[in-house]
Amino acid sequence: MIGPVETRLLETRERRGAAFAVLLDPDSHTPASFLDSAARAVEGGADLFLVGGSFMGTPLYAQMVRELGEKFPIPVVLFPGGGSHVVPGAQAILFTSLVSGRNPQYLIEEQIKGSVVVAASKMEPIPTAYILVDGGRTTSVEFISNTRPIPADKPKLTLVHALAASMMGMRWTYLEAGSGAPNPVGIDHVKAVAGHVPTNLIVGGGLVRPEMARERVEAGASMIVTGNIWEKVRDLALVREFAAAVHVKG
Ligand code: 1GP
Repeated sequence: MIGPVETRLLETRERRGAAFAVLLDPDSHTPASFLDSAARAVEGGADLFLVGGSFMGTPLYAQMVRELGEKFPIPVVLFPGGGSHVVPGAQAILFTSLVSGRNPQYLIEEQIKGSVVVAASKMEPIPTAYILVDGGRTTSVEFISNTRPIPADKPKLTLVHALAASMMGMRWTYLEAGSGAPNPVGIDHVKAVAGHVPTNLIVGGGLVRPEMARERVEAGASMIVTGNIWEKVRDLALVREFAAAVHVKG
């Protein structure tokens, strides 16, 4: 069932062309810098927060998620690296399965662990096929999940993975090059999925210039995710440029 956060994202896509997500990794921040980055994202025009990371070492993680929801007017959506990262306090969760991999732990096992908390906390699950595409170097996701990415020159493989996931009921597909990837997911992969699969498309990983985001929206992305860059660049003007690039309808 489509819940209020997903409905809002779909409305944003209709109205603005695509949604602009800022990914915050609590493990890369102090609580103060976390809120500071979040405030800049909201002021710059982000439509939602994603919160997550490969590791979650900070004991303040759950508190940081809760504060984000209390202090800012845009949705907080968990983007967990595993079942133990699912904590109450967010409105929704990208309930992902790493369908490009063949590791049952990340296809279904972590999901079983996380599902209990999602249900108990009445969080909205957004069913998402997570597809890792080679971004030019070994990423944390690849290493930790012990899976291989789809080769960058094989967009048809991305297409068939997204197609199967869509037939299994996953309404969203996340094409991921990995955080800080030297090469973002290619336009050919985005077009291959957007043209042939009835799915809402998220693209992230290594998008460090606004035009990279714009090209992927024009190729069919419904949501753009940027994360790493905001840990290095604390520049409101650049957030605004990204938001303008993603919001192709203005
Ligand atoms: C990572 O796709 C996200 O899961 C965002 O990637 O940190 O490179 O922006 P970046």
